[in-house]
Amino acid sequence: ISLKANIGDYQFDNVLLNAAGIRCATTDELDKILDSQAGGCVTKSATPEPRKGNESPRMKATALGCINSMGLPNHGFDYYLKFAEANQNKAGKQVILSIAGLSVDQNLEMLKKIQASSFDGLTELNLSCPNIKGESQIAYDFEAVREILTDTFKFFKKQLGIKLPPYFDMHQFDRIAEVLNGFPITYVNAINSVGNGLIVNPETESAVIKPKGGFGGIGGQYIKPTALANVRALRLRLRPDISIIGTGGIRSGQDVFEHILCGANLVQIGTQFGFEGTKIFDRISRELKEIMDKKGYQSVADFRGKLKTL
Ligand code: RRO
Repeated sequence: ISLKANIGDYQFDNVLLNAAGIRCATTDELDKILDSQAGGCVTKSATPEPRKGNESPRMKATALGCINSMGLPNHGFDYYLKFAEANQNKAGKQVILSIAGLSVDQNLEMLKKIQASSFDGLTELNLSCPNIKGESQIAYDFEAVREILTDTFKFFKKQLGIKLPPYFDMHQFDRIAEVLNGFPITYVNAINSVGNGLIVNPETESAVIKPKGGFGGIGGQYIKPTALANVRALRLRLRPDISIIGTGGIRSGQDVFEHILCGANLVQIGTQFGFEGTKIFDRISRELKEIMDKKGYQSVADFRGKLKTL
């Protein structure tokens, strides 16, 4: 049984990756992911300059997942580009370079540096960070997405993926797909955390994280149905050559199986990778292979996108 997958010409030995943001901010953490069963690694979303991020406490685990308002703490774009250049071209393991500028100009500045660099892997443009004070999630503004991609593809000739926020209305799925189908993007990643949730501690009668009065991105079990809906809705609407990475609510082989049924080419694990570390990639690979074995599937392509409806 094979868990191999690909996005365009990029081969991955395993469908499982980390999700940007979790245990992937330092080269030490990234090396650990590359040394694991994972099919590659995604770097913490970078800004042009290093950032400390929001005030602590800024992440809190709950029984069903977590809430975060990290505020893009990262070592700066050059640090991650250097790592990506040094670790590309490992057979079957891809490095995905995630960027999240605080403005259109910051994103274009980083994309120009990637274009001029020796990095020839996948870049993931994060248009969905929910935690920057005073900023909105770009990908909820469909015309803003069109404008940034228009500017990008005037000079960007490498392979680009877009990290999307969750959408909740059928017209949102129609609109974002119509915009994305107009550009030579390689993949979309659905979904980022569900933005601006609020977790309350009834004992202390308090919010559980400090930034933004306690509002933050929700991950974990809370968000799996929303993630599956986004993967499925986008698969039904995007050009067939645009791949999909499914992210959200994965903590077992069954969860991965469901994402792939909905149309995911690869999947990423955030919250639960934070809880378990790199050994999660062994466990979930084993669980997924057991399910495939029982059902007689040899490869993920045997069931990808084949969700039945009633
Ligand atoms: O750093 C963060 O606060 C953060 C980012 Br950039 C993101 O894309 N998603 C998220 O949940 N947190």
